[in-house]
Amino acid sequence: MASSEAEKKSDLGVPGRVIFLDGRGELPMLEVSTAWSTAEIYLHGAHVTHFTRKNEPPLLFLSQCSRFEQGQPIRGGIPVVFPWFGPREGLGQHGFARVKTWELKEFAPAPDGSVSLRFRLPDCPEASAFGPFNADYIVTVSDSLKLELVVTNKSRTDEFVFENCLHTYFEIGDICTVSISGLKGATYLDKVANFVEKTETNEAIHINSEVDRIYLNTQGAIEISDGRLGRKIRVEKQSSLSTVIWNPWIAKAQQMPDFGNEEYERMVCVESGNVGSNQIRLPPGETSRLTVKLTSGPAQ
Ligand code: TA6
Repeated sequence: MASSEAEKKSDLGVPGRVIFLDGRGELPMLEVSTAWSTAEIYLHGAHVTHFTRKNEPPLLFLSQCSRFEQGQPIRGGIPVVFPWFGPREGLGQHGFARVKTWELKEFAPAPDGSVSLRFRLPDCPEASAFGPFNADYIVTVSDSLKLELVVTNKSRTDEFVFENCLHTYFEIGDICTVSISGLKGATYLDKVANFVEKTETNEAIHINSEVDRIYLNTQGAIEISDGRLGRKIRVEKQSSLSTVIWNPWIAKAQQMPDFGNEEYERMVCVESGNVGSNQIRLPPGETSRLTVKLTSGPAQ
């Protein structure tokens, strides 16, 4: 396994460290260590597959059956969904960003002990169907995990219309002991009921069947309370109007070749982005900055 290493000591004398490795499927991967946490990020999709705080179970779920192959998305972690969400005729699901090899532009172990890495989506034939744009993804590893998808419209004349979503898979102890709060009163499209529009009436959402919902016009923080692991996860976001909640449950899990039959019990997706009627219409020369911060700690 090839590896090289970059390290910088923080003011606290604690090293923030980045190691370059061949990951699974021999795909290039970065292993990041800080005083508080470790993370793994593949250049394939700029995909964060692991983030673990010291003395806590992993924050992100990663399927045992995931593919690690060129052209195939990784199942779990944080797929970067861009420039469209869901299916698009003749073009496949959830955009091309998650299956491209992103360029690592810079990484910086900061004096406070955190480590930031900036990736750029390379030019590719699929992107030429859109006007000129840049897409950067900045991952900051510290006590928390911060993610920023920064898209700039390089056109002088035309809007850039796109969807984005950080399709985050969280590791949970048991789906039956999990509740998700922060969405009461929001309108959602219920994908398992043919996209019927509904209103969330529950203070906390409990999942006991397939759930696939696009909540619109939601800007507040979401909390995932996990009774089995005794953990609370908080998802804070900026420049994101949509929240997607997904658990495939039993039948759908069995249909997915890259997902274990029982793995639906240990994951839930709480996704932050701008999709459907919340899609972004970016004026010429402007930049959009989708930002998500994930924190976790013991449930009180
Ligand atoms: O975000 C939820 C969703 O759009 C579901 O409909 C679902 O099937 C899924 O994402 C996973 O999509 P994928 O293309 O990764 O299999």
